[in-house]
This record gives sequence, structure tokens and C-alpha cells, in this order.
Amino acid sequence: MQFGKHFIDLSQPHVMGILNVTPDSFSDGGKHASVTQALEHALRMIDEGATFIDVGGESTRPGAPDVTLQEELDRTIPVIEAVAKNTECVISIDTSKADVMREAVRAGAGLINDVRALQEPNALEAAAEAKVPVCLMHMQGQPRTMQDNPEYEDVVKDVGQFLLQRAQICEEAGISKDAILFDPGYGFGKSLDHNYALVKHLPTLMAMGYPVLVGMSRKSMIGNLLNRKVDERLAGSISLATIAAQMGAHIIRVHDVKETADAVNIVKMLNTIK
Ligand code: 8Y4
Repeated sequence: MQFGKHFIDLSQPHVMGILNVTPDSFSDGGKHASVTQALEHALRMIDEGATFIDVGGESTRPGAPDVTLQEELDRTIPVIEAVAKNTECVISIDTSKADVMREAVRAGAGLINDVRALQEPNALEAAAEAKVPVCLMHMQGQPRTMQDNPEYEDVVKDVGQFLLQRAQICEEAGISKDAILFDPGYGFGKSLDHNYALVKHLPTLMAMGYPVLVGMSRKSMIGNLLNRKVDERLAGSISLATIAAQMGAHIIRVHDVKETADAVNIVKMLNTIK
């Protein structure tokens, strides 16, 4: 699959490292210091085995404040420019805003990662004009309230239907079918049982013919099942990454790149054995 100037072979699983550029992620030594720290974190994740770096300037955690356009641009664009200049990774821009998509791709991003699946104003047009792939994620409700009482008749069917419908709308807007990825959106308007049903039935989603990205790293689906605080979820995160990779997921979005890359490399070894 082509991600801007980079071609990535998705016949084997890849690791995407999470690079948060919200103010709480960095010491307050000013703009230069925060960009330098973000670049260092990206360089470390690439050294540890990340193919993709997902740059996000908006917190979608329940209760997080809304971020203005200027704030999101100020946080993400200098970091994308620095990572693009100094590395050969694929930069993913985690945003729902059309103007951030345009500026990020101009700065060197090769993938648009939108948890709102291009439903915000002008996002479809911006993504189509950007000519880079888009990851369409499923979410029920809005970040502020999505975990209040998530309900589905059939979560696997609903998520699949939503993603296929968004893919069709993307294709009608001029986005190439071979530039679309699917993501079930773990933790976004889903109960524990909904999340694990979407793990068990990942093959159903993959059978729809689009590459699949999954993000389960450190999420509540691990914490609530195992009674683990956020900083105690590494074993659960690696377990789920391994299961997803073994089931054929193409991109695994994680905080802990080194440990996940080890797990993915074991899956890749097994994929070479007759
Ligand atoms: C601890 C740390 C607990 C982080 C929860 C979290 C996804 C995503 C997010 C995902 C795609 C998060 C931007 C939520 N999750 N993009 N983004 N797929 N494509 N929470 O699952 O990491 S943010």
C-alpha cells in the first residue's frame, strides 16, 4: 500500500507507535523543547521497530476538553515537519479536522487516522485531495459520553456495516478503494463484551477486503478485565497485540513499541513456516 512517498508491504503485520503531542505529554520548556522531545520519542520508537508514527494533538479521552484548530495545528505540524525531515517512517496524523489533515499531509504525513471516519465538515474533501490513505474508525456516540451505556443489537455486524458505508461514501468522494483502512475502534462506545467480541470476530471485519488497524494498547478493555491501572497494562496489551497480529491485523497501534515488535516478529516468523 502506498502511504505518500512510502510503499509498505502489508502482507505482514506492522507496529504503529503513538506520539501524543498534547501539552501534558511534555515538560513546559517551550516550543523548541517540546518538538525536540517529540522527535526523540519518535526516533526511539522507530529504532524499536515502528513502521508508522501516529501524531495526535487532540485528546479523545472521555471528558477531555475540545481543542481549537490553531491549538491542534501548533501542536502537530512542527512535530510532523521534524519527524519527516529526520526519519523514513510513515507519519500518521490523528485528527478529525479538515484543515489539520491538509496541513499535516503538506508537512509530510502519509496517512490520515480519523476516529470520526471523515464525518466532520469538509473532511471527506480534504482527505480526497490529500491523496494519502485514510483509516476509518468506528465510534458509537461522542467521546464525552460514548462509554455511558453503549448498546448494540449485533456489535460485529453494526461496526462492519458502518465501515462499509463510510468506505462507499469515501469512494464516491474520490478516495481510491485501495487507500482505505478499517478499524473497529476499541473502547470507542463499547462495553467490555463488545470489545472482546470485536477481537474474537476480527476475521469477519478483515473479510471485507480492507487492511485493518487495531488500537487496544493500555485501554480499559485490559484494565477493567484484569483490574490493572494504566501503568500495569503491558502484559495485557502485548497479549492482545499478539492475538490481533496472529489473526491477520495489518497495523497495531501501541505505546510500547519494543515489546510489541518482539511479539509481532514472533508472529511473522510463524508466518514463514509451512
Ligand atoms: C490509555 C492510553 C488508555 C490511551 C486509553 C488510551 C485509537 C485511535 C485512539 C484506535 C485508531 C487511546 C487516536 C485512545 N485510539 N486511532 N486513537 N484506533 N485508528 N486511549 O483504537 O489510545 S486514542
